[in-house]
Amino acid sequence: MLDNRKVLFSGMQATGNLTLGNYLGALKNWVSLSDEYDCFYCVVDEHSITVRQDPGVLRKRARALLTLYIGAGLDPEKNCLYYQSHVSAHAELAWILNCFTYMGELNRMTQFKDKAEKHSDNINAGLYTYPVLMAADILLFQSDIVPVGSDQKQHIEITRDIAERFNNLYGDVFTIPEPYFGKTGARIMSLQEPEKKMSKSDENPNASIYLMDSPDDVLRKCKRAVTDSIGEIRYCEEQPGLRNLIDIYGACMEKSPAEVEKEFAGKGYGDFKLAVAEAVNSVLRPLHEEVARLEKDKAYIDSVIKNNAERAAYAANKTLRKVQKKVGFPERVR
Ligand code: ATP
Ligand code: LTN
Repeated sequence: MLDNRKVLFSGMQATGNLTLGNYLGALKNWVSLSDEYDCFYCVVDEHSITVRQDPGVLRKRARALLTLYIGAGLDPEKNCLYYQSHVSAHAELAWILNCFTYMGELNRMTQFKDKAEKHSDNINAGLYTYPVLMAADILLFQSDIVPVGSDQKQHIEITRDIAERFNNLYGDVFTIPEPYFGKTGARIMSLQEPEKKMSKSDENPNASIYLMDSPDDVLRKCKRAVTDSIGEIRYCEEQPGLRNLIDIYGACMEKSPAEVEKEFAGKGYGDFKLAVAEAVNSVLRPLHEEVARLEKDKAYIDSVIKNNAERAAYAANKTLRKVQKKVGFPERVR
Protein backbone atom coordinates (compact mmCIF):
# COMPACT_ATOMS: atom_id res chain seq x y z
CA MET A 1 0.00 0.00 0.00
CA LEU A 2 0.94 3.59 -0.50
CA ASP A 3 1.52 4.90 2.98
CA ASN A 4 3.61 3.80 5.92
CA ARG A 5 0.86 3.09 8.39
CA LYS A 6 1.42 0.13 10.70
CA VAL A 7 0.13 -3.24 9.54
CA LEU A 8 -2.81 -5.09 11.06
CA PHE A 9 -3.66 -8.73 10.35
CA SER A 10 -6.53 -10.83 11.57
CA GLY A 11 -8.65 -13.75 10.45
CA MET A 12 -11.70 -15.84 11.20
CA GLN A 13 -12.56 -19.39 10.39
CA ALA A 14 -15.40 -20.15 8.02
CA THR A 15 -16.73 -22.86 10.29
CA GLY A 16 -20.24 -22.65 11.69
CA ASN A 17 -22.36 -19.55 11.80
CA LEU A 18 -20.74 -16.50 13.31
CA THR A 19 -21.84 -15.57 16.80
CA LEU A 20 -22.24 -12.33 18.66
CA GLY A 21 -18.97 -13.31 20.42
CA ASN A 22 -17.13 -13.23 17.09
CA TYR A 23 -18.66 -9.86 16.34
CA LEU A 24 -18.09 -8.14 19.68
CA GLY A 25 -14.74 -9.83 20.33
CA ALA A 26 -13.26 -9.38 16.88
CA LEU A 27 -15.17 -7.95 13.92
CA LYS A 28 -16.36 -4.80 15.71
CA ASN A 29 -12.79 -3.93 16.70
CA TRP A 30 -11.58 -4.63 13.20
CA VAL A 31 -13.91 -1.99 11.85
CA SER A 32 -12.90 0.59 14.43
CA LEU A 33 -9.17 0.02 13.75
CA SER A 34 -9.42 -0.05 9.99
CA ASP A 35 -8.74 3.66 9.40
CA GLU A 36 -5.63 3.72 11.49
CA TYR A 37 -3.79 0.68 10.05
CA ASP A 38 -2.97 -0.95 6.76
CA CYS A 39 -5.28 -3.95 7.25
CA PHE A 40 -5.39 -7.53 6.02
CA TYR A 41 -8.51 -9.47 7.02
CA CYS A 42 -8.40 -13.07 5.97
CA VAL A 43 -11.00 -15.84 5.77
CA VAL A 44 -8.81 -18.63 7.15
CA ASP A 45 -10.31 -21.52 5.20
CA GLU A 46 -7.11 -23.58 5.52
CA HIS A 47 -7.50 -23.52 9.28
CA SER A 48 -11.10 -24.69 8.89
CA ILE A 49 -10.17 -28.09 7.49
CA THR A 50 -8.35 -29.04 10.70
CA VAL A 51 -11.86 -30.18 11.59
CA ARG A 52 -13.77 -32.24 9.02
CA GLN A 53 -15.92 -30.04 6.74
CA ASP A 54 -18.52 -30.64 4.09
CA PRO A 55 -16.84 -29.09 0.99
CA GLY A 56 -19.97 -27.42 -0.38
CA VAL A 57 -20.87 -25.98 3.00
CA LEU A 58 -17.34 -24.70 3.61
CA ARG A 59 -17.29 -22.94 0.22
CA LYS A 60 -20.62 -21.25 0.96
CA ARG A 61 -19.61 -20.23 4.45
CA ALA A 62 -16.30 -18.81 3.29
CA ARG A 63 -18.14 -16.55 0.86
CA ALA A 64 -20.73 -15.62 3.45
CA LEU A 65 -17.95 -14.68 5.85
CA LEU A 66 -16.19 -12.47 3.35
CA THR A 67 -19.53 -10.81 2.58
CA LEU A 68 -20.08 -10.28 6.28
CA TYR A 69 -16.68 -8.60 6.62
CA ILE A 70 -17.82 -6.05 4.04
CA GLY A 71 -21.33 -5.83 5.50
CA ALA A 72 -19.93 -5.08 8.95
CA GLY A 73 -18.19 -2.03 7.53
CA LEU A 74 -14.78 -3.11 6.20
CA ASP A 75 -14.28 -1.29 2.91
CA PRO A 76 -12.51 -3.66 0.46
CA GLU A 77 -10.93 -0.69 -1.30
CA LYS A 78 -9.14 0.27 1.90
CA ASN A 79 -8.72 -3.14 3.57
CA CYS A 80 -7.44 -6.32 2.01
CA LEU A 81 -10.18 -8.96 2.42
CA TYR A 82 -9.28 -12.35 0.98
CA TYR A 83 -9.28 -16.15 1.31
CA GLN A 84 -6.20 -17.77 2.86
CA SER A 85 -6.33 -20.61 0.29
CA HIS A 86 -5.94 -18.10 -2.57
CA VAL A 87 -2.51 -17.06 -1.33
CA SER A 88 -0.16 -20.04 -1.40
CA ALA A 89 2.50 -18.21 0.62
CA HIS A 90 0.53 -19.03 3.82
CA ALA A 91 1.05 -22.78 3.46
CA GLU A 92 4.61 -22.36 2.21
CA LEU A 93 5.72 -20.22 5.14
CA ALA A 94 3.87 -22.50 7.56
CA TRP A 95 6.00 -25.42 6.40
CA ILE A 96 9.20 -23.50 7.02
CA LEU A 97 8.02 -22.30 10.44
CA ASN A 98 7.05 -25.86 11.38
CA CYS A 99 10.77 -26.54 11.31
CA PHE A 100 11.33 -23.74 13.85
CA THR A 101 8.60 -24.78 16.30
CA TYR A 102 9.06 -27.30 19.08
CA MET A 103 6.60 -30.04 19.84
CA GLY A 104 6.86 -29.06 23.50
CA GLU A 105 5.48 -25.63 22.61
CA LEU A 106 2.58 -27.05 20.66
CA ASN A 107 1.81 -29.51 23.45
CA ARG A 108 0.98 -26.57 25.70
CA MET A 109 -1.72 -25.10 23.45
CA THR A 110 -5.07 -25.21 25.22
CA GLN A 111 -7.10 -24.84 22.00
CA PHE A 112 -5.49 -28.03 20.68
CA LYS A 113 -6.35 -29.86 23.89
CA ASP A 114 -9.97 -28.63 23.76
CA LYS A 115 -10.42 -29.45 20.09
CA ALA A 116 -8.70 -32.83 20.35
CA GLU A 117 -11.12 -33.74 23.10
CA LYS A 118 -14.10 -32.55 21.07
CA HIS A 119 -12.99 -34.32 17.87
CA SER A 120 -11.37 -37.41 19.36
CA ASP A 121 -12.03 -39.40 16.16
CA ASN A 122 -9.90 -37.01 14.09
CA ILE A 123 -6.87 -35.72 15.98
CA ASN A 124 -4.92 -34.84 12.84
CA ALA A 125 -1.47 -33.24 12.48
CA GLY A 126 -3.06 -30.08 11.06
CA LEU A 127 -5.01 -29.54 14.25
CA TYR A 128 -1.75 -29.90 16.16
CA THR A 129 0.23 -27.47 13.97
CA TYR A 130 -2.69 -25.03 13.61
CA PRO A 131 -0.79 -22.33 15.59
CA VAL A 132 2.13 -22.52 13.15
CA LEU A 133 -0.14 -21.74 10.20
CA MET A 134 -1.56 -18.90 12.25
CA ALA A 135 1.97 -17.63 12.91
CA ALA A 136 2.66 -17.76 9.17
CA ASP A 137 -0.53 -15.75 8.48
CA ILE A 138 0.58 -13.01 10.81
CA LEU A 139 4.31 -12.94 10.05
CA LEU A 140 3.89 -12.95 6.25
CA PHE A 141 2.56 -9.41 6.36
CA GLN A 142 5.08 -8.04 8.88
CA SER A 143 2.05 -7.33 11.07
CA ASP A 144 2.35 -4.92 13.98
CA ILE A 145 -0.97 -5.73 15.63
CA VAL A 146 -3.41 -8.62 15.66
CA PRO A 147 -6.90 -7.90 17.04
CA VAL A 148 -8.40 -11.09 18.46
CA GLY A 149 -10.58 -12.30 21.32
CA SER A 150 -8.68 -13.21 24.49
CA ASP A 151 -8.97 -16.96 23.71
CA GLN A 152 -6.24 -16.42 21.08
CA LYS A 153 -3.66 -15.01 23.49
CA GLN A 154 -1.59 -18.19 23.59
CA HIS A 155 -1.47 -18.35 19.78
CA ILE A 156 -0.13 -14.81 19.55
CA GLU A 157 2.50 -15.62 22.17
CA ILE A 158 3.77 -18.64 20.23
CA THR A 159 3.82 -16.51 17.06
CA ARG A 160 6.08 -14.01 18.83
CA ASP A 161 8.32 -16.80 20.13
CA ILE A 162 8.71 -18.35 16.68
CA ALA A 163 9.45 -14.93 15.13
CA GLU A 164 12.04 -14.08 17.76
CA ARG A 165 13.72 -17.46 17.35
CA PHE A 166 13.92 -16.98 13.60
CA ASN A 167 15.19 -13.40 13.93
CA ASN A 168 17.87 -14.51 16.39
CA LEU A 169 19.16 -16.97 13.83
CA TYR A 170 18.84 -14.94 10.63
CA GLY A 171 18.62 -11.22 11.50
CA ASP A 172 15.56 -8.99 11.55
CA VAL A 173 13.31 -10.86 9.17
CA PHE A 174 9.96 -10.63 10.98
CA THR A 175 8.17 -7.82 12.78
CA ILE A 176 7.20 -8.99 16.26
CA PRO A 177 3.39 -8.60 16.48
CA GLU A 178 1.39 -7.37 19.46
CA PRO A 179 -2.05 -8.73 20.27
CA TYR A 180 -4.94 -6.27 20.55
CA PHE A 181 -7.86 -7.15 22.80
CA GLY A 182 -10.78 -4.75 22.75
CA LYS A 183 -11.96 -3.04 25.93
CA THR A 184 -15.35 -4.71 25.93
CA GLY A 185 -16.50 -7.95 24.40
CA ALA A 186 -13.11 -9.68 24.58
CA ARG A 187 -14.81 -12.76 25.97
CA ILE A 188 -18.53 -13.20 25.48
CA MET A 189 -19.78 -16.28 27.29
CA SER A 190 -22.39 -18.92 26.49
CA LEU A 191 -25.94 -17.88 27.42
CA GLN A 192 -26.57 -21.34 28.83
CA GLU A 193 -23.25 -22.09 30.55
CA PRO A 194 -21.72 -18.69 31.32
CA GLU A 195 -18.44 -20.25 32.43
CA LYS A 196 -17.81 -21.37 28.81
CA LYS A 197 -17.10 -19.00 25.90
CA MET A 198 -19.86 -18.42 23.36
CA SER A 199 -18.78 -20.58 20.46
CA LYS A 200 -20.05 -21.12 16.95
CA SER A 201 -19.47 -24.82 17.35
CA ASP A 202 -21.64 -25.15 20.48
CA GLU A 203 -24.23 -27.86 20.00
CA ASN A 204 -26.89 -26.09 22.04
CA PRO A 205 -28.46 -23.46 19.74
CA ASN A 206 -29.73 -21.49 22.75
CA ALA A 207 -26.17 -21.00 24.01
CA SER A 208 -25.15 -18.64 21.22
CA ILE A 209 -26.68 -15.66 19.47
CA TYR A 210 -25.85 -16.00 15.79
CA LEU A 211 -25.27 -12.89 13.72
CA MET A 212 -27.99 -13.98 11.31
CA ASP A 213 -30.57 -14.68 14.05
CA SER A 214 -33.95 -12.97 13.62
CA PRO A 215 -35.08 -10.40 16.20
CA ASP A 216 -37.45 -13.02 17.64
CA ASP A 217 -34.65 -15.58 18.02
CA VAL A 218 -32.54 -12.99 19.82
CA LEU A 219 -35.38 -12.12 22.16
CA ARG A 220 -36.12 -15.77 22.92
CA LYS A 221 -32.46 -16.59 23.63
CA CYS A 222 -31.99 -13.54 25.85
CA LYS A 223 -35.13 -14.41 27.82
CA ARG A 224 -33.84 -17.94 28.35
CA ALA A 225 -30.31 -16.88 29.30
CA VAL A 226 -29.17 -18.49 32.54
CA THR A 227 -28.94 -16.03 35.45
CA ASP A 228 -29.22 -16.63 39.23
CA SER A 229 -31.57 -16.17 42.14
CA ILE A 230 -29.83 -13.14 43.67
CA GLY A 231 -32.12 -10.70 41.86
CA GLU A 232 -29.80 -7.70 41.61
CA ILE A 233 -28.17 -6.37 38.46
CA ARG A 234 -24.53 -6.35 39.51
CA TYR A 235 -21.31 -6.94 37.63
CA CYS A 236 -19.50 -9.52 39.76
CA GLU A 237 -17.89 -12.97 39.72
CA GLU A 238 -20.69 -14.57 41.72
CA GLN A 239 -23.21 -13.73 38.97
CA PRO A 240 -21.50 -14.97 35.78
CA GLY A 241 -24.69 -15.09 33.68
CA LEU A 242 -25.65 -11.57 34.54
CA ARG A 243 -22.11 -10.35 34.13
CA ASN A 244 -22.13 -11.73 30.59
CA LEU A 245 -25.43 -10.00 29.79
CA ILE A 246 -23.96 -6.74 31.13
CA ASP A 247 -20.92 -7.25 28.89
CA ILE A 248 -23.16 -7.87 25.89
CA TYR A 249 -25.37 -4.87 26.58
CA GLY A 250 -22.36 -2.66 27.32
CA ALA A 251 -20.50 -3.71 24.15
CA CYS A 252 -23.60 -3.13 21.97
CA MET A 253 -24.42 0.24 23.53
CA GLU A 254 -20.81 1.41 24.08
CA LYS A 255 -21.28 1.61 27.86
CA SER A 256 -19.07 0.49 30.72
CA PRO A 257 -20.29 -2.17 33.21
CA ALA A 258 -20.62 0.55 35.89
CA GLU A 259 -22.85 2.62 33.61
CA VAL A 260 -25.02 -0.41 32.87
CA GLU A 261 -25.35 -1.24 36.58
CA LYS A 262 -26.47 2.33 37.23
CA GLU A 263 -28.94 2.36 34.35
CA PHE A 264 -30.65 -0.81 35.60
CA ALA A 265 -30.38 -0.29 39.36
CA GLY A 266 -33.54 -1.56 41.02
CA LYS A 267 -34.86 -3.19 37.82
CA GLY A 268 -35.68 -6.88 37.48
CA TYR A 269 -33.93 -9.48 35.32
CA GLY A 270 -36.92 -9.67 32.96
CA ASP A 271 -36.72 -5.99 32.04
CA PHE A 272 -32.96 -6.17 31.68
CA LYS A 273 -33.15 -9.18 29.36
CA LEU A 274 -35.61 -7.31 27.10
CA ALA A 275 -33.20 -4.38 26.97
CA VAL A 276 -30.28 -6.71 26.13
CA ALA A 277 -32.30 -8.22 23.26
CA GLU A 278 -33.17 -4.77 21.91
CA ALA A 279 -29.53 -3.66 22.15
CA VAL A 280 -28.36 -6.76 20.26
CA ASN A 281 -31.03 -6.32 17.60
CA SER A 282 -30.05 -2.69 17.11
CA VAL A 283 -26.56 -3.94 16.20
CA LEU A 284 -27.75 -6.83 14.03
CA ARG A 285 -30.44 -4.98 12.05
CA PRO A 286 -28.09 -2.82 9.90
CA LEU A 287 -25.77 -5.81 9.45
CA HIS A 288 -28.64 -7.94 8.05
CA GLU A 289 -29.67 -5.18 5.65
CA GLU A 290 -26.18 -4.65 4.32
CA VAL A 291 -25.47 -8.38 3.88
CA ALA A 292 -28.78 -8.86 2.00
CA ARG A 293 -27.84 -6.01 -0.34
CA LEU A 294 -24.32 -7.35 -0.97
CA GLU A 295 -25.46 -10.91 -1.59
CA LYS A 296 -27.36 -9.68 -4.65
CA ASP A 297 -24.22 -8.19 -6.16
CA LYS A 298 -22.31 -11.30 -7.19
CA ALA A 299 -20.00 -9.54 -9.66
CA TYR A 300 -18.91 -7.05 -7.03
CA ILE A 301 -18.04 -9.74 -4.47
CA ASP A 302 -16.19 -11.71 -7.18
CA SER A 303 -14.11 -8.68 -8.07
CA VAL A 304 -13.23 -8.09 -4.41
CA ILE A 305 -12.12 -11.72 -4.08
CA LYS A 306 -9.89 -11.55 -7.14
CA ASN A 307 -8.31 -8.12 -6.61
CA ASN A 308 -7.66 -8.55 -2.94
CA ALA A 309 -6.08 -11.99 -3.32
CA GLU A 310 -3.61 -10.46 -5.76
CA ARG A 311 -2.81 -7.64 -3.38
CA ALA A 312 -2.32 -10.05 -0.48
CA ALA A 313 -0.15 -12.41 -2.55
CA TYR A 314 2.10 -9.55 -3.58
CA ALA A 315 2.72 -8.46 0.01
CA ALA A 316 3.05 -12.02 1.32
CA ASN A 317 5.49 -13.16 -1.36
CA LYS A 318 7.92 -10.41 -0.44
CA THR A 319 8.35 -11.91 3.04
CA LEU A 320 8.28 -15.48 1.78
CA ARG A 321 11.10 -14.88 -0.71
CA LYS A 322 13.22 -13.29 2.00
CA VAL A 323 12.64 -16.24 4.35
CA GLN A 324 13.39 -18.80 1.62
CA LYS A 325 16.67 -17.07 0.94
CA LYS A 326 17.57 -16.91 4.63
CA VAL A 327 17.06 -20.63 5.20
CA GLY A 328 19.16 -21.50 2.16
CA PHE A 329 16.74 -22.45 -0.61
CA PRO A 330 18.37 -22.05 -4.03
CA GLU A 331 17.57 -18.84 -5.88
CA ARG A 332 15.09 -18.99 -8.74
CA VAL A 333 16.58 -18.94 -12.23
CA ARG A 334 14.92 -16.17 -14.25
P1 ATP B 1 -14.97 -22.23 17.51
O1 ATP B 1 -15.77 -21.88 18.70
O2 ATP B 1 -15.68 -23.00 16.48
O3 ATP B 1 -13.62 -22.75 17.83
P2 ATP B 1 -14.71 -19.45 17.36
O4 ATP B 1 -16.11 -19.01 17.59
O5 ATP B 1 -13.72 -19.30 18.43
O6 ATP B 1 -14.69 -20.90 16.77
P3 ATP B 1 -12.91 -18.31 15.44
O7 ATP B 1 -13.08 -18.19 13.97
O8 ATP B 1 -11.91 -19.28 15.89
O9 ATP B 1 -14.29 -18.64 16.10
O10 ATP B 1 -12.65 -16.89 16.05
C1 ATP B 1 -12.80 -15.67 15.36
C2 ATP B 1 -12.50 -14.50 16.29
O11 ATP B 1 -13.58 -14.35 17.21
C3 ATP B 1 -11.26 -14.66 17.13
O12 ATP B 1 -10.59 -13.40 17.20
C4 ATP B 1 -11.77 -15.04 18.47
O13 ATP B 1 -10.91 -14.66 19.51
C5 ATP B 1 -13.07 -14.27 18.53
N1 ATP B 1 -14.04 -14.91 19.41
C6 ATP B 1 -14.59 -16.14 19.26
N2 ATP B 1 -15.46 -16.42 20.24
C7 ATP B 1 -15.47 -15.32 21.05
C8 ATP B 1 -16.17 -14.98 22.25
N3 ATP B 1 -17.02 -15.81 22.79
N4 ATP B 1 -15.94 -13.76 22.80
C9 ATP B 1 -15.08 -12.90 22.24
N5 ATP B 1 -14.38 -13.16 21.11
C10 ATP B 1 -14.56 -14.34 20.51
N1 LTN C 1 -7.14 -19.03 15.30
C1 LTN C 1 -7.87 -17.82 15.01
C2 LTN C 1 -8.17 -17.60 13.58
C3 LTN C 1 -6.94 -17.16 12.93
C4 LTN C 1 -6.28 -15.91 13.13
C5 LTN C 1 -5.14 -15.96 12.30
C6 LTN C 1 -6.55 -14.82 13.93
C7 LTN C 1 -6.18 -17.87 12.05
N2 LTN C 1 -5.13 -17.15 11.65
C8 LTN C 1 -4.24 -14.89 12.28
C9 LTN C 1 -5.65 -13.74 13.89
C10 LTN C 1 -4.52 -13.80 13.08
C11 LTN C 1 -9.16 -17.84 15.76
O1 LTN C 1 -9.72 -16.82 15.77
N3 LTN C 1 -9.61 -18.87 16.29
